[in-house]
Amino acid sequence: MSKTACPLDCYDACQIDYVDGKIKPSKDHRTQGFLCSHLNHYEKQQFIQKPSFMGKEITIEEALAKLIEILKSTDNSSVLHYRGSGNFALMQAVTDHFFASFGANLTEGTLCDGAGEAGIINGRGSNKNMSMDEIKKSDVVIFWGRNPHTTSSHLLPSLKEKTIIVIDPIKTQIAKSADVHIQIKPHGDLYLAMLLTRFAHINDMCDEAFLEEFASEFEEYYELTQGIRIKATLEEINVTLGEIGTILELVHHKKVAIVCGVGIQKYADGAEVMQAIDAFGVALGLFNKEGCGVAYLGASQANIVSPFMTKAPRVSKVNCDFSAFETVFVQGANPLAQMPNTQRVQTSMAKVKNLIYFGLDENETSKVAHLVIPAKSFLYKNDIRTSYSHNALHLMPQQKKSNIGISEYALSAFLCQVFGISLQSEAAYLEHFQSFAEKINDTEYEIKREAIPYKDGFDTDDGEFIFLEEFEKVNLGGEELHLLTPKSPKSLNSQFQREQYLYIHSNLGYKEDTPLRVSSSEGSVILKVRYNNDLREDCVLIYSGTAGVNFLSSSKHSLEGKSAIYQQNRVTLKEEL
Ligand SMILES: Nc1nc2c(c(=O)[nH]1)N[C@H]1C(S)=C(S)[C@@H](COP(=O)(O)OP(=O)(O)OC[C@H]3O[C@@H](n4cnc5c(=O)[nH]c(N)nc54)[C@H](O)[C@@H]3O)O[C@H]1N2
Ligand SMILES: Nc1nc2c(c(=O)[nH]1)N[C@H]1C(S)=C(S)[C@@H](COP(=O)(O)OP(=O)(O)OC[C@H]3O[C@@H](n4cnc5c(=O)[nH]c(N)nc54)[C@H](O)[C@@H]3O)O[C@H]1N2
Ligand code: SF4
Ligand SMILES: [Mo]
Repeated sequence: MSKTACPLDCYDACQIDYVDGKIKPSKDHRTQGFLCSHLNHYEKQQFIQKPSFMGKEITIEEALAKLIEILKSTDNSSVLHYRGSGNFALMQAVTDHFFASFGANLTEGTLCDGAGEAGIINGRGSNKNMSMDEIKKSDVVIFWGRNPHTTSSHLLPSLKEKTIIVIDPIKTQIAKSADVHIQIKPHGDLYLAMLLTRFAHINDMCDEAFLEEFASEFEEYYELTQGIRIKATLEEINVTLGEIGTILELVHHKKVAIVCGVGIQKYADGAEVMQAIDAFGVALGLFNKEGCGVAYLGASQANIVSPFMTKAPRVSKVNCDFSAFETVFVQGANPLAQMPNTQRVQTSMAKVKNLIYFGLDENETSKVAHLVIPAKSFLYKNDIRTSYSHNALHLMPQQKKSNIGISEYALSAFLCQVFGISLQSEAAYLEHFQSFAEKINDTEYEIKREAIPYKDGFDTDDGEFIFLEEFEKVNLGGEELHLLTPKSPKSLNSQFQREQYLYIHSNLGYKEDTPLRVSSSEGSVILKVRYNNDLREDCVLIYSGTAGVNFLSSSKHSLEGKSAIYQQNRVTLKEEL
């Protein structure tokens, strides 16, 4: 038996026992003897077997020769390296080292969590996460825009004895068994967070000693919350005063974890939403006690220094203009499905002279690429990984051999050698990453991070939390429907089994399987209807990974954090005759 880990972009970062050629769940305290369906069926996946150029199969040697020819014929500054998060392990970034040293462009910003992270940094001065292990010690868990049955299933076993509060426009599986579910109007969270804070203060439920020491500007923030009209706002976000009272009673004097997901921040003002939720956590004094805190999608590389050359000119991952580059090297990403505003991406990608796709799956991007280079899946290469929800570092040694594809390290070593760029051995890089962790038993390593971050104050100049001083007023009214585009249990974004329907409440009056044109200010897509009465009637659900969903989303950045804002645009439905 040998230990490795799931490579996917997922909070849980499970450890795997590779036994007799089979993927088995590790029994460690985090993986707890189970994996999700992606890994249970991983080896049945149909990955790309052969490289191709202009649609014609070639050998890996020919593909590498072609790649060199392309890079030699392009001005270095006209090369873009666009790397996604298809494999989350740390050695994936070795290609950044080559491209940055070569003088190519890299990306900045994120399709994922950047707005929320910006809000956290605005308030706390840094983004240090409450780990999954601390959440397990809480009495009360508030899932705020996070869907644990789909995206963090390894938290579920520890929730049995806890009080659960869910704030989500969808009646998710956790919402169905929760003590309280607030089926909030999408994008109503900033108001809810501010009103919870205001009523905590009115009812003397704040942690005054904590506020005095670490958040002395609280009174000014309280005044800001007083600017919100209570009755009209609660009606607008579909929350009652009774629900606010119930939440406050449930959390009073308890160990509380507010577990946020990316659902709250897929909007232009996502940073403000997160900062307002953090402020509620501050009001309750959640930041210096065991089993208390606000968890989010943490910085998975916190306390790790990259060994790679990363200094390079950068363009936005959200809305870069591919057509400005002669050669685009896409790695571990499917921008034609997952980037916002697909129409814009299609137009700008079509003008790229040399589009190279380096990945595992056949998808929208591989189909239009000129040169396709298959990667090796995680079982066939060495790597190492961290998580954005806990502090483990998992070694991922190669488990088997195959002639299909090439690893990121082998590809980079080849390119570095041809272009005279220095590169250390693979083992040296893996050792470098490992040096940031300590061995806690025979098979587990932990990165050196504080168990309870912000115990002695925040990372701001004076150690105090910084509250919002103003906020964007959002318009939640109008006839147009809210687009919800969260994660599906069947796919991991555009990998694995992708969803193909749009989901609405049956009261909307359309028949199942009717093709509907969903339109936004950006574009439209036709999808067949399925009912889901766990939805509000003012919402349309199209999961991430559904082909065409991003014809609807905006390529604008969040106001802070250079993040995509997939749920900013509202949509309309029309029967397609
Ligand atoms: N099975 C599976 N697992 C995954 C992924 C996957 O694609 N499939 N993707 C991985 C990745 S890349 C990421 S970033 C994580 C993200 O995982 P999560 O953080 O859980 O994010 P989402 O699934 O996008 O959204 C979570 C919840 O937010 C709710 N939501 C949407 N809008 C709002 C709102 O305005 N307010 C509130 N309060 N809630 C809202 C949605 O209904 C949904 O239930 O999951 C990872 N894990
Ligand atoms: N509408 C909508 N759009 C979204 C989201 C949403 O919630 N709704 N979520 C956004 C978020 S949070 C994220 S993180 C992004 C994710 O978007 P992407 O980063 O584009 O992720 P995937 O769609 O999973 O595509 C991953 C690619 O990585 C390849 N791959 C897998 N393993 C390896 C490997 O070991 N090596 C190499 N070279 N390639 C590999 C796969 O073949 C696949 O092509 O999508 C964003 N887009
Ligand atoms: S739950 Fe997440 S980390 Fe665990 S096997 Fe599934 S995708 Fe991988
Ligand atoms: Mo993500």
